[in-house]
Amino acid sequence: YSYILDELNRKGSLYFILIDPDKQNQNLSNFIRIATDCGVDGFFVGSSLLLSENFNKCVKIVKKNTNKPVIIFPGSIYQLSKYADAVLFLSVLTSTNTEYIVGQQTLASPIIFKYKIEAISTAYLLIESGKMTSAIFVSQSKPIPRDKPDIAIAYSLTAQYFGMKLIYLEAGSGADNSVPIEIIQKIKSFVKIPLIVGGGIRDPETALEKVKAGADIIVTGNILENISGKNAKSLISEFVNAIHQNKK
Ligand code: 1GP
Repeated sequence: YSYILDELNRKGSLYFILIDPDKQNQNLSNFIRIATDCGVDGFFVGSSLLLSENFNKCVKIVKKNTNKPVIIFPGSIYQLSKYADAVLFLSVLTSTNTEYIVGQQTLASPIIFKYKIEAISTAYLLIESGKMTSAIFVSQSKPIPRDKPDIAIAYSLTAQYFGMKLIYLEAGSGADNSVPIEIIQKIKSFVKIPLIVGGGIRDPETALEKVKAGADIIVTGNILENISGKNAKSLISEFVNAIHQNKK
């Protein structure tokens, strides 16, 4: 967490790449080295659902190939690894089921303690994106309507008053519509804790719009999953340049 705060001070906004353990092939090591060379600020590893048994192996590979933080972004208690630097200790505040607000977390806590990984308390807020996403389905969330920034503000203040360290605004992986600018702007004018924005961000221009609106950390997943080599290098560099150009 202190790395995130220090880097935000230095760079204004940060770029994290989400690695889905189910979607990786043998080029993962190379991809992580390329992204690190291009100046990405860190990696999240996780998925709403896990179909393979690759989680631990995936975290290990990411960690081995970068000097940037590797932070677990868990979909469930099955996504923990002692090889990570930290875990986003998510509470899905928009869930209608206590299992995703405090249940899975209670099962995970003793394991996190044993693994000695940093737990970063994070409010996970799902935003309506035009369709049912895996994150909404799995977490049994009542997503925040896109045209109701007041509800998003109220949830964000709740997170801050609870003492949470980060707010993650999620439109869902592969979402048709990313988190609306107005929601980001409004939340930013009410809360002080850093804002992560992800889901459906497919180009550097959109990423720049979000950081200009007040997003502190931009996350992309899907868009980099099917490219490699030179193409990956140029797209990641474009994202890095767009996001870092927004020095506040
Ligand atoms: C991270 O779920 C997102 O918050 C990732 O979304 O795969 O659409 O980039 P994309």
